[in-house]
Amino acid sequence: MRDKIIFDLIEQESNRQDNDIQLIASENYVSEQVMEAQGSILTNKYAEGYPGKRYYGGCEVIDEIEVIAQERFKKLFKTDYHVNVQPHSGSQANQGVFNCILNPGDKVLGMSLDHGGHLTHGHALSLTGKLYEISSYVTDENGELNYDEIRKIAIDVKPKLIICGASAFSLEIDFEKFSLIAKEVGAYLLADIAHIAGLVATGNHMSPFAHVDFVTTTTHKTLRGPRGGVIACKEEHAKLLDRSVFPGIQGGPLEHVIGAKAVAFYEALSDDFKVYQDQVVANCKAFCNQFIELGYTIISGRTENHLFLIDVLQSVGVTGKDAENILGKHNITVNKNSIPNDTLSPVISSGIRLGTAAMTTKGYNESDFILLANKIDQILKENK
Ligand code: DSN
Repeated sequence: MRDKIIFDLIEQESNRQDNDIQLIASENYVSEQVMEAQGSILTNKYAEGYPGKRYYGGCEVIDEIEVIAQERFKKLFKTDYHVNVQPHSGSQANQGVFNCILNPGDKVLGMSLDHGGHLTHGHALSLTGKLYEISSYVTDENGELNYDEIRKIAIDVKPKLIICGASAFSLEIDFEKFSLIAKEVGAYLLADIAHIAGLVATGNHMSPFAHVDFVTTTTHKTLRGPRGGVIACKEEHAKLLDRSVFPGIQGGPLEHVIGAKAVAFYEALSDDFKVYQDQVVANCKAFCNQFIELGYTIISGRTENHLFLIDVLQSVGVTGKDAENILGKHNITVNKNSIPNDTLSPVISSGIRLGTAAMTTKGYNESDFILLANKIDQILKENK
């Protein structure tokens, strides 16, 4: 018997995704073949363990798929790092790294959430914030990363782990500078490239590989794959890292998702993917510059990747929450976002975050984004 209730709701959501203008910087639209793999019979299989070392029989095909996913990831990022494709999400990828090298009470230095970092980089409400002694670095008065300041904090704190990478930061991150700081203070270095992974893969953003001990990513943002995570690490950490993910923090891997990750990496290795990422970045610049033309305050003043934040409170006198609601009523989906030194709570916030990955997949070019900026400006001003 078909579950009409859920399939009707999926149809509704499908219509929303088809008809709305989707600007959430962490979302994208996957291909039919990614969905086909994720919706496949691979979901039926238990495969605790790793290729060649499973705790269940019948894993021969699963092993091949998981190894292909690992190999394609290495090829995509031009790295010989060890790769674990089992993390169910970006948060679990980060947790896998923490569990590998940290003990409760160890010191971690990460980017503050309201300056663009992620909850798992040490926010008090995340398990990270509860288990470890967290210190944060912030962006400077221009919304930039001041590496001299970060170095001073690192020397002062002496963290065991430094995290670089962000969820809401529009400028390029210099992983080499972070690696010099980490070396100087004897810290491990983790680059969380969840947002920029697609750009890194195509050379549109500096790569962290060779500079850091660990790289974590999600596979569903600019990388345009299924919802999930991956960890890569220097070979010396491989054994402990694998043990940290399974049995440390996870049980059976989601092999249907791993199959879909492998398909997404295959797509990302194509020439078309480079064309796509170039367009994502070009679109983001055009979109951001149009808002600047219209007089809006952009956090960090510009974009060098696939996203940027607008201080809507200062620009048009509406909160992030209200801007999200107003635009939502006009079928434009965005998310409210805290901005550096926000005076409002995260559930209200003064900013919105805009990203171009999803609508670029839908075929938008620079002119479309310029028109869209004008439309958003008009909607916000008419409805505040
Ligand atoms: N929640 C994601 C985002 O929207 O950036 C990060 O995990």
